[in-house]
Amino acid sequence: ISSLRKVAEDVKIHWEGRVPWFPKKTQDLDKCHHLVTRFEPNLNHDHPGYADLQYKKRRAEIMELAVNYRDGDPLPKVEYTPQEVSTWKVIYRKLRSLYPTYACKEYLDAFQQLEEYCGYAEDHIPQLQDVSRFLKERTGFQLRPAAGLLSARDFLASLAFRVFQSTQYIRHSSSPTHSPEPDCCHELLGHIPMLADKEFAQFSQDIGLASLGSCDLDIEKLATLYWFTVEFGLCKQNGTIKAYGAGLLSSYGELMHALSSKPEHKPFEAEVAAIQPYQDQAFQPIYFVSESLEDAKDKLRKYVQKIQRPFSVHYDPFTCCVNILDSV
Ligand code: HBI
Ligand code: FE
Repeated sequence: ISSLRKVAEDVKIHWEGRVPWFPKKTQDLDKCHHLVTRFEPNLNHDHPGYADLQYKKRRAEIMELAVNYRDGDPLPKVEYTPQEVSTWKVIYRKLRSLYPTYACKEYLDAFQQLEEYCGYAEDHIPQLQDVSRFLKERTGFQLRPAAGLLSARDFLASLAFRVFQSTQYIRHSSSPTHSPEPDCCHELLGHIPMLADKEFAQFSQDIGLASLGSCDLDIEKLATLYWFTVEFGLCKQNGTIKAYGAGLLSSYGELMHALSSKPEHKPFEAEVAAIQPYQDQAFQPIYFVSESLEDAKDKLRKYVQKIQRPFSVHYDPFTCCVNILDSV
């Protein structure tokens, strides 16, 4: 017996040495905060706020709130300045006028509710606290503040717990139509409404669960899948094509481009989308079209089942923990 146990332990140590650390419970997300800094205003010369010291000071102030945040704390409130609200207003007005034509019905349903119950309006930037409470009731998703663009590994891991890491600062006022990084307009107008949909919430959590402890190559493929679905996904609805991706629903230029005849539309297949090269500096030349959100979810499920890990993970919604089952 003891030598058998010894062998089992050796095997376990062998794969534990190779499996990257990953969070097992929501408190562990306090450690999932690694930032990708290449798009930041301090480091990127092309950032619209690069030369604006006041903007960078404000960004640092809001970033501080996320850095100091710990699981269980109340979500920090930001008192947005009139200039920030006016940037929001430009974006909100323009996008809102496009949604009835271009957004999928799940988005439109949620958006209407967010306006009714959650303070979505052109003169008000919604607070993460209110939005998180709303999502929790609909799909169990909650928010945590993020200081900026997170590494794909940390960002995807939080989705496994139905936690969405959301930035709270706003883009520079000189460039309301474009932001090189995620900002609160992208999160609140792009991501939040979709996270209020049951199928989409499950899809997001499934990508997250598949990412836990996966190798760098699989993380890259999952991040690419995320890109072509959650960020830039299209789907069929009543014979027409609509947008469900957050990168589209938060950018009126790209929203109209994606649904014009200019780009290529390919039917969504997870194996293809996972390795399709993408653009993070300009509009996409290729978009993937799903038959429905449910179809996207089913295809993703089949794809992630094939990812090789020496263990399986199960999310326990009662404890909000992932349970690990060894398969060695
Ligand atoms: N970080 N804060 C934040 N917001 C995102 O939307 C985000 C991220 N990091 C990575 C990411 N999105 C994706 O593009 C994939 O790399 C997972
Ligand atoms: Fe995003």
